[in-house]
Amino acid sequence: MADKKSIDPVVVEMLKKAEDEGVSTAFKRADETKPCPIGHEGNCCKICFMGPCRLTGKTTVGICGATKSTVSARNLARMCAGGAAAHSDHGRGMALTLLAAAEGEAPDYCVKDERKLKRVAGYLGVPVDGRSTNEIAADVGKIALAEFGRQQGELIYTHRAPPKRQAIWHKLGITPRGIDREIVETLHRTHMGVDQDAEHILDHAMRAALADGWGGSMLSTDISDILFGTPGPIASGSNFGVLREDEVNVVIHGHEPTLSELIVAAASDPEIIDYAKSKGAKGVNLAGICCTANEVLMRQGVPLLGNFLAQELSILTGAVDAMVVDIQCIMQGLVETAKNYHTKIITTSPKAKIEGATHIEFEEHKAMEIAKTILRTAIDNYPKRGKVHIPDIQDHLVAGFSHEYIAYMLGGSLRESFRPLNDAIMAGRIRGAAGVVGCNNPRVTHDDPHLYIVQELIKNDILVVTTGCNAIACAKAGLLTPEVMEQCGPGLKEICQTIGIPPVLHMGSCVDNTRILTVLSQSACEGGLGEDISDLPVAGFAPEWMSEKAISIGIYFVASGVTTWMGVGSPVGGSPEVTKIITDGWKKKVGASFYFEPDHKKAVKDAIAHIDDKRKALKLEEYSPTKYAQSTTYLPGDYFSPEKHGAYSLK
Ligand code: NFS
Repeated sequence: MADKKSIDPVVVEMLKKAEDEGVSTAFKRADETKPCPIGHEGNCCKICFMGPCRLTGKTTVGICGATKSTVSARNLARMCAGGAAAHSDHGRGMALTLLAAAEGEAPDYCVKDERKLKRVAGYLGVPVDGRSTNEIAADVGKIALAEFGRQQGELIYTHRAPPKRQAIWHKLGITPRGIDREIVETLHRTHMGVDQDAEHILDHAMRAALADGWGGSMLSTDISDILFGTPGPIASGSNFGVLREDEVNVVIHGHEPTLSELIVAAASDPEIIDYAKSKGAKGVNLAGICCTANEVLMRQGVPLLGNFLAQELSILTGAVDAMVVDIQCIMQGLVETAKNYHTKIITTSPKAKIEGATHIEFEEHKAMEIAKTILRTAIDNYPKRGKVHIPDIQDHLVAGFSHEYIAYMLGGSLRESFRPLNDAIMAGRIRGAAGVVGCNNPRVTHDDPHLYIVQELIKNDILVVTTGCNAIACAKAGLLTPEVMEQCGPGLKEICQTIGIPPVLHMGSCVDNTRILTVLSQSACEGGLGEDISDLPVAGFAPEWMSEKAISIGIYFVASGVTTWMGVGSPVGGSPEVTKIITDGWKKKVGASFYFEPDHKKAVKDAIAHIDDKRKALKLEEYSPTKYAQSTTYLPGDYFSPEKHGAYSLK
């Protein structure tokens, strides 16, 4: 049974352990709780208390007369608003931290990347000449915060999109005004008795999603880089084998890097190491789950423990002394699981408590002190460990591909450029590119759609950029290493060898999907591949999506011109009209479609055909899989070795 649930052998092993020990997991609860077939397809309306109205069988409209398409569109728009709110509130938190640091109210934070600060100051119109770093940072923080509350005009970052894209948004009237405004307006329009035209509701969903992608999330990425450094290639490891039997294991889980960055710093503080030794451990070992993992991997090389569906299972090792969580993607079930072992679940965000967890609230003016208190709590828990079972499986990885680094590696520091990438696509060495991102979902075999899609793409000479839980799935399967070039088509293989990159580039956490938007914009503006993102031979995927954030991401990619395939199933499947609006309708409006395709093999086939169609429309040379077939010989490990190049070494 357990072996059908995941293709990750660690997850399978831990699920068997859970079965043997009678511990509940999300996998088991998914078996026991079938999705409500009406809500699953978007046909349940519960926005007022005359209902909930279940539009099924002979019931085709709600008590107010709302049709299936209105209900379905409202539900999708509300999911999008929830996701945009989560990402953007995270971005707001980063802007508040930057401002506090610049004004001396958060002494444990400072501007780490001045170059990025100046670049962002340029985007936001903040003068830099003759000004101190903190003066610039304070203005950047204030203007960023004003973008959330902006009532009129346009989000400044929308001007980073290609001019043709901006014109499309203007024509449709969907250029976002303020981040909060678009989210609030989505909730207003979808309140009982307001916007009752599915197409009109969904136009606004695009506007709210764009406020996330080109607003809250993009600001979040930029400000995180300013505060903690813009990522560059870094080697590390992944999977449960990164846990240490003889050290205090602290798992950091959630999304915001604010506290986790300081936990990373505190873990190597001699005072903390001595304290760990006083309790019989050799030191403190950190590992990450979910997008916090990606944040601290990208900048600090902290290894990845696992993705979303591994969170409860990691506790079953008996080796996690504390799991420190902040916001988003954190299962309440963790606390129940932890009751069977010694693990302490520590909530830290003022926004998020879980009944039964230990709450140590994060305050940015004494951030380091709190980080140390958390580590001491974990260390105190180490002697309470019972039997430990750590599956001895781990893999190497290389991460850290920010868009700045990609531009640098393509052109060097004086000629940063996307030209070589565009040229490679134009010549057909690279057939196209795809972003594969997003969650896990126990309704599908864990990691299977993620890995199938990525492997099919690289085999077909399509360069993959990845973030979020897909990136972690790729890491665990060894796909984030140069060795994986052997699985690529010949053209892509040659490009990866020449530039010295893996064919699957880890670009960060889910808010960092905005790095992909930046790459797309720059590639479109570079010339040779049309003038707009929708001209590029690219595709997007979220094969195992489950969260509202994934919906927001999917919609902002489509509204930016990238045809996107979501896996698992369709939350609007009950309304053929809405399905038509977001596929054919959006193709006409924004040049891209939003597909929900549960068959991941079909999704990747369709996406490759889509990429070929885009190549044809650009009148590029027809892609030939054999043209570059004889061109290369490569000895794995020749130019890259994690031991030589990275701080992280496997046990
Ligand atoms: Ni993004 Fe999904 Fe969560 Fe990250 Fe993973 S579940 S939408 S990938 S951790 S946010």
